[in-house]
Order: sequence, then C-alpha cells, then structure tokens
Amino acid sequence: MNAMLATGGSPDDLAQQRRAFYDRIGQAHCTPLWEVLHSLVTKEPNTPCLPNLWRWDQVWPWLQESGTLISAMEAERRVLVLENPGLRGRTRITHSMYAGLQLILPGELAPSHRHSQSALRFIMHGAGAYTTVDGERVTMQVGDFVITPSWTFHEHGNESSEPMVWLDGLDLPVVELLDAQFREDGSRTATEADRGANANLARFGNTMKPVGFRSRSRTSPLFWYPYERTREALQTLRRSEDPHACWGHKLQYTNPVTGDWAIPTIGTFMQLLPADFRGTSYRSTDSTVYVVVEGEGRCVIGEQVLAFGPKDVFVCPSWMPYRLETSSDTVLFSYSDRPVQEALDLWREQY
Ligand code: GTQ
Repeated sequence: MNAMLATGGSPDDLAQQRRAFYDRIGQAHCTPLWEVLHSLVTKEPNTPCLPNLWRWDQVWPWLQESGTLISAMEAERRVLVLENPGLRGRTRITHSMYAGLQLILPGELAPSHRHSQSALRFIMHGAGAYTTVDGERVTMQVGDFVITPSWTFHEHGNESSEPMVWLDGLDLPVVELLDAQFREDGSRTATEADRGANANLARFGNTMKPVGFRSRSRTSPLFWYPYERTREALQTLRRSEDPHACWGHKLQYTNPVTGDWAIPTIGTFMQLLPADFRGTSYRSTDSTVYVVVEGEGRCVIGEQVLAFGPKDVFVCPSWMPYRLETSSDTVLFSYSDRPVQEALDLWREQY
C-alpha cells in the first residue's frame, strides 16, 4: 500500500475518512477536484440543451391570449420566452442564447429602455410596427433582421392595424455569465427624433459608408437588413452556384464597415435550401436557433425528426449531428454564439 495513504483501514473506513475530510474543508469553501474532474473536463461538449421545435400553430393562439391578459405598457415587453426543455426555469433557448416571441398590438407602445445585452429582432408576423434605435425608427416587415445594439435606447410601437410578432434573440446568458449587465429606463417617446431607417440603409446598406465615419462600437452601424434584399441575394446565388451539401446557400450578416459579425456576441445567418434538398450531416459547437421563414421540411437530429413549416422555431444543440431536408424551397434564419466562440478560439465544426 502507498505509504502516503491512510493505512490500516478498510475501504469503508477510507470512504468515511474522505467524506469527513470533504466536510471539514467544505466549511471553509474548499472542495476536492478529483470527485468532479471528469464531469468538468469532458471529452466533448456536454450541453444540457436539447433539440426542440416550437410550432407557430401552437404558440400563436397563446400569444394572442397574452394580448388579452396584459398590455405592452404594463408588461414593458409582452414576450413568451422559448425555454429549452433541458433548461427549464433558466429563461433561455440554448445555454448561451435567449429567445422570445414578442407581441405588439395596434396602438400599443413598449416603452424605452436600454441595456448591456445586444438584441436582434427577426420579424415573423404582421407588418408595419416599428422599433427605434436611439431615436431612429425602423418600420418592420416579415423576414427583416433588425439590430438593437448594446446600450442603445429602444422602444417598440405599432401604428398599423394588425398585431405584429417578432422573435427577440438576446445574448442575456452570455452577459449574465460575465456579470456585466446594466439597464436604464429611457424617457424618449416615439414622437421624438424619429428619422427613419431609410437613411440608415442609405448610409451603410450599399457597400459604402459616409465619408469620415468612425465606428464607436463593434456592432454594425447598419441596424436594418430588409428581407427583400436578403431574399434576392439568396435567389441570385442559387442561380449561380451549387448548394453546399450541408447548408445549401448560406450567408452570414455582417457589419458592413468592418466585415465582421453584425453583432459582436451573436452570429446571424440566412440560408436558402432548394426543394427536395437532402442535406448531409453537420455539427458545430455553437448551439443554433433556427426560424423558418419560408418552406417546409425537417431537421433530423439524434433520434428525433423535427418537421417544420413557416414561422416555426427549432434548436440544434452544440455538437449534435443533424441533417436538413426540405419538401419545398426553404429559407431559414438562424443565430448562435459563434462570434464569441471564434473570438476565444473555441469554435469547431465537423461535416
Ligand atoms: O425588447 O428590449 O424579449 O429587453 C427581452 C428583454 C425583449 C426588448 C426581450 C428585452 C427586450
């Protein structure tokens, strides 16, 4: 027997001695690594995140019901959070990303505030509601991708005659992990300083920028990426190149001034999969949230087949292989923490 080990006792004695030792050092907030080493430093990602699909047909009536129970003003943000089944109670769709469906009814206003978290809006239903970014108003259409950069005042309003729903994607869990969150209520109202997003698109949306422009943040100065343009780009690609075996025709949204990600903490993408596409298996370390814009198909992941249609949302956890298949032309928006992983030299993919 090793001379350094406590000698003379039975295995039971040793187990008891160890437990007593752990208790003793535990009182001073110390704990032995060897009891947890292999669940801590795992061979591969060991995410609690599970694959799941949220069907629009199921959540839309609940969104409408939420509209009868609380106003946008009272709620501040009237949102149904999409909570990953493996992360219940933790207000997130993946370990690192938040997703919620926000409803704003005709005539409503969701009041101004700002926070450290970055947000994206991906428009799913309705037409003509707006959001503001430091007083600049964007009127949103289905399929548009809109950025609310970190620490910019934003409010949402609906002067149209129909309800509007968009998906909110935020980096809340990342900012929480880092304990770097701040928030502040705003006093701006929709009537002040609304200049319209067309000027934003004119400044930054044409592979040009205003002379003398200097960025003050890493977030894209372009905050509105209209679907019309994205859709046309994908359609043009489809005519000029073969689809990638895993992801079809796929573009990532960029900050047009730096060429880097549009949001420093959230990678955003749009892809077109032709009808009857049979994607090959793919996996990556960034758990990914998909929003179906157009088309029908399925995501085959593990033992599950997630059959999707327009406005459904589904999630593919880190490092789980999955295949995308379609029955009609399909457009998918997606987002993940890829920029964070890339910045830290952690991101991996395999196909
Ligand atoms: O619109 O500002 O879904 O602050 C969660 C937190 C939306 C928003 C959310 C937020 C917002």
